[in-house]
Amino acid sequence: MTVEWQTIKEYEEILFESTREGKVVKITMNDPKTHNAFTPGMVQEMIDAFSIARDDAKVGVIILTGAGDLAFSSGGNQKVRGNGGYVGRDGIARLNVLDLQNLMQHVPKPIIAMVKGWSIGGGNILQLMADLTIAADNAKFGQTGPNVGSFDAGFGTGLLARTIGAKRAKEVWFMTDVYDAQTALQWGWVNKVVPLADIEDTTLAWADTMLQKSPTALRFIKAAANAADNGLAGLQQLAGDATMLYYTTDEAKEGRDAFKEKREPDFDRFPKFP
Ligand code: S0N
Repeated sequence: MTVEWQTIKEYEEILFESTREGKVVKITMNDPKTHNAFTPGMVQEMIDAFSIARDDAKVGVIILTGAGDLAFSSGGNQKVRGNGGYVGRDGIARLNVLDLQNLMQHVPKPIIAMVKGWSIGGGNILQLMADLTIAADNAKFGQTGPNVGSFDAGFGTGLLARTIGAKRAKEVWFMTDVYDAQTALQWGWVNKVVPLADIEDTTLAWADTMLQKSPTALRFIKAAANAADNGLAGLQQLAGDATMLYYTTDEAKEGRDAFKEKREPDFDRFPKFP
């Protein structure tokens, strides 16, 4: 089915669109001539779009994808990589894709990677950072870092090992082979493989299903899934969610009101649940 997408904001290197009355947004890496390699500018735009999606209370699900049918992303753009790393529009080298990786874990809404064609290098790590991945049957996955003089020893190695197993993660990095969609499915690297023609419908069907669920439940589940691995930062995310809910209770409001009314708080009337 053809889906109507509305532009949310114009960017130079990505598309940022919505459907389902603004409840589902899609961020598209948009440089098909490089198989959607990302520059620091493209990453900055993705950070902006993810932040808008995080802050918009209407948005329930975020889709990350690449333009065209040939690639999700081929990773960091090697043509803008200077001697000090990836060079931004301001001429300064930066690896801001790490900020994007962190943001993807902290956005308290499900992110689905919709992968067509190549999912390579740092692009494949963005696929990994998404909560769920729907892959087309033409999808191909791999890490090329050791071939081109780079590596991601953070989430790109640790989370990959957690996701597909330590031996397989080391194989992926040491051998730099390319793996097809069925292998990725078998390894737990992706959630579902569908014919290329069906990928957007399937991704939206999954988004529609999640839109029917309790957003607060999904929020806590995402935070909890990442909490232990992220140490105090993971606990902070989970605790922040708990605090957000606590603020809405009469018990918390009593503390605030007592302070404002210059009286002792009466917490005794609140139940002490088991
Ligand atoms: C994807 C590949 C396998 C596709 O091969 P195919 O189908 O034969 O197409 P090509 O003819 O090769 O490509 C078509 C055009 O696209 C250009 N292009 C492709 N990839 C890139 C790229 N990454 N950067 C710039 N241009 C790219 C080609 O050059 C070609 O254009 P023309 O015809 O004009 O030359 C194949 O293309 C391939 O292997 N690509 C390179 C993949 C790669 O090595 N990516 C970079 C890997 N590293 C990262 O992503 C690092 C970034 C990172 O995320 C990171 C994060 C945290 C910590 C560290 C790092 C880090 O590693 O530094």
